Amino acid sequence: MPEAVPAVPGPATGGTDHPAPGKVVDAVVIGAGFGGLYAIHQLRTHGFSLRGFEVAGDVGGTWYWNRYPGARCDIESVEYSYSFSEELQQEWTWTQRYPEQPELLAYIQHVADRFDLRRHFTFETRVTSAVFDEEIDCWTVTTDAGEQVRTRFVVTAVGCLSSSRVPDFPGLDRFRGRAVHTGRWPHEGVDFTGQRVALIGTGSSGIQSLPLIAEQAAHVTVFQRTPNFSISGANQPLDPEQVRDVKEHYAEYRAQARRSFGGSMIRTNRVSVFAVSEEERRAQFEARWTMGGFAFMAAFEDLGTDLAANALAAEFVSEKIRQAVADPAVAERLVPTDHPIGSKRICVDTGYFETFNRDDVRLVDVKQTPIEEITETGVKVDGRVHEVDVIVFATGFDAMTGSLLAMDIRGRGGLTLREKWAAGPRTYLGLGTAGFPNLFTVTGPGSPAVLSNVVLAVEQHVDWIVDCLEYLRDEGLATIEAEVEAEDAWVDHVNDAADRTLYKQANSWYLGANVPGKPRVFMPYAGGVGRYRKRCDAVAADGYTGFRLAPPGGLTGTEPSEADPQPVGILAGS
Ligand code: N01
Repeated sequence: MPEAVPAVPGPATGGTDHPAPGKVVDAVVIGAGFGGLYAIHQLRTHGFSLRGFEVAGDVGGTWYWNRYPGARCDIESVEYSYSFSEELQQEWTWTQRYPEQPELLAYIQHVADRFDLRRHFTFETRVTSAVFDEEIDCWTVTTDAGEQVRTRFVVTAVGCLSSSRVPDFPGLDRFRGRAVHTGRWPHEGVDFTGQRVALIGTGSSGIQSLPLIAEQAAHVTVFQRTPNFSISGANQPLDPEQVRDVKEHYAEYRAQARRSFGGSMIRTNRVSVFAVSEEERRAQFEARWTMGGFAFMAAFEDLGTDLAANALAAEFVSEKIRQAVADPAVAERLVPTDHPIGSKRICVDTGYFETFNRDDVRLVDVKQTPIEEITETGVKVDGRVHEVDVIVFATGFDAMTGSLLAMDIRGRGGLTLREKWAAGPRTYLGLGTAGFPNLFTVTGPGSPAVLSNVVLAVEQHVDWIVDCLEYLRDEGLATIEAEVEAEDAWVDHVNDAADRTLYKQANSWYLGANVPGKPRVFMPYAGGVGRYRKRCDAVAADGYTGFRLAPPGGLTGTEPSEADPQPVGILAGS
């Protein structure tokens, strides 16, 4: 019989802290990005025994992998950071308005060191499956190293944009040059000096990387399928005075962000675009444009919900594109026409459009004439091979569900998550899914995470999950599972919220539209993080309405036998 696991973790002495083989742990956390690190910290603080697994060589998640030139966050650094520790937010000083990947990675590494989180993780290890045994209310998690860990709870923190995707272009394997994906950038970097480069994809990653690649390369050919709206980030070094102000008022600012729609301190101008004169409208757009980044879409309250209002904003940005690009024909090809502004995640750039004024940068439209194949020497479009030495795939991710479904997750009755989500993900609050007891998804589909400041979102999810585990422990309960009716109602609510916006009018990764064959379902919750938080809090305060809670053996009606892995930390108390 496996030994019971003490719920209180060992002393913080460095090294690893993995419970002995055969023990049942309270929780397995998958992923060592912002979500997984905070989950480990909170679970440990509250006395739960745990293991963490991470496929990368170290902590960082998104910011471990996305090392391409120009990689930078589109949320301001003072906001895109943890709020759980007052000491941490006081002692860390950001240098730029929008943090670059190296600074973000250094921050995450600092957090891991400061709170001694690495020792709970096994790195370079992929979780391949998680199988629930409903007789004993226990998950078995298996890794690609062949290790099996039994656990009461599984907390997935695998990221929404972590499953990078190269389209299935014919001839991919034939290319004799170098091919890299922005989301799996080589750690040693790529030297583009003297190289002819193909950049495929003009989403955030392509838009951020182009200006820097162009500075170094001999020539860049940009293959664009859909032009995107991009707003200048107006990035700049942070003013020490501003940093002092933020640090002084952090509690207030964070509280404001938690109540907001997008999880940030950006204030929406609560006025309809039609309620002001043309002159005022222009002045407001201009002011927001100068502020840079996402603030633009908050210039008026109806830009994200009213197509006619949105068209005015789109026209303003289109004019900016025309002003930035010297060749009118090229400019016209860069102006988005097939989706409302903001219905795809708006890009935040530094000199993207101006880069097309360089003689050594060329735009190739692959909407009407798609990429036919990759040849040994380049990219073939419309019968012509564009010869290159390097191909940069900025082609995005199998977003939100890709990394979850890459694991073989099996719940009650052997039902796989892949089967359950075959027609699109179904969750209750984005936190749990019926048929999969004790499985939590941090930033899961059905949550607003990707439409918001994701660090704030992960803190809220993890806090909710850890409170829930404490509740179960205190009440002597073994399982929590979303009820089908609550899940159905939540999925309907997620759809209703999206229908009140313009989000569904674009072929975006929010809808899975970028992955051939993926069900077209709007996956994030577009009701805002403030409203979502209230709902999650109300559910918890009400004894977890919409979830079914059960004592050990409660759903099967069987009492745990001597041979079952009872008691474990979660039930034994700590
Ligand atoms: O990926 P994307 P991304 N032939 O899916 C094109 C976050 N992020 O990595 O639009 C030709 O947006 C595709 O074309 P189309 C942010 O949330 C943030 O750039 O599908 N082209 C598109 O142009 C962002 O939204 C930052 O027609 C093909 C591009 O590849 C999310 O990550 C930085 C193609 C993919 O764009 C994803 O951004 C980076 C094909 N067969 C990322 N298939 C920050 O600023 C795809 N494309 C924080």
